[in-house]
Amino acid sequence: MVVSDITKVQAIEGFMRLCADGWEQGWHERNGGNLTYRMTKDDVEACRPFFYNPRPWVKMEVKAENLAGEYFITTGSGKYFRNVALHPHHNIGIVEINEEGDSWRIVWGLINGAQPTSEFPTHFMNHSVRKAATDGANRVIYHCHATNIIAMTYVVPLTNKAFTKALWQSATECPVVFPEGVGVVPWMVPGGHDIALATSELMKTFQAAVWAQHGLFVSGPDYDTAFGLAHTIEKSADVYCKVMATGHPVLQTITDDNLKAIAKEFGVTLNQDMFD
Ligand code: 2HA
Ligand code: ZN
Repeated sequence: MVVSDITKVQAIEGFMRLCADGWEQGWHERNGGNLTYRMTKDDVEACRPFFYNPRPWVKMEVKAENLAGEYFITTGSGKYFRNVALHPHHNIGIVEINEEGDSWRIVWGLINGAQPTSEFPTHFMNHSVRKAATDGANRVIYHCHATNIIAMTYVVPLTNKAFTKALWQSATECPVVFPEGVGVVPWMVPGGHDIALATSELMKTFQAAVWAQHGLFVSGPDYDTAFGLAHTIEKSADVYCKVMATGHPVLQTITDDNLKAIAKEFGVTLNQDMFD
């Protein structure tokens, strides 16, 4: 479809809508959070009429051969989700990856010297892992500062099992939405190589990782699924925190047998590592 405005291209429109939705949830104070989307060939062709003369290549510390030649829509470093809808050209952009899979260059947006998100290397490595793990289906990586999941990282042991169990037991839909559970990354410096590597190790198994005292990192095949996953996890974390805040002892919860009954009914396989 030919459009007169790049923000009417479905991939860009959906990207901007996710940014607005995340902002409305209260997960993106100041420049918090970041979003990337690996474009389809059709997305690229729909956006190509709006491309500039490409900017110079910028080499990354990370490399992924399975992302060579791909195009990504990305939020900008230091940019605010709150401003994306108002000034998309300033706050988001499209980058092309080179044939070696180790450099990017801006082909649209991010005007006035803006750069892709500071977490781009982390997103990039995780796109590589999720693309491989899902046979190419995964396209979205989304990081947000979801309040209740951050709060949980102060009181729940920082293990995949403890977090998964706490979340599965705090909302009945959870085991259906993320039957493999969630991974947990201990506190780490954001934006660097170490957090990129630690997260991408977990994302071989999980669609979502919790970053201790920082936020949530999720993946998905499309915007709805990725945002829906973050929303489901954060909703469950909200319930968990509210239950804890009552100060009352927990009288009943979703038992292991209940979880297994859900899995059977919905035809999902729960990650057995999460059971004793
Ligand atoms: O983009 O959220 O983790 C700012 C951040 C870094
Ligand atoms: Zn962050």
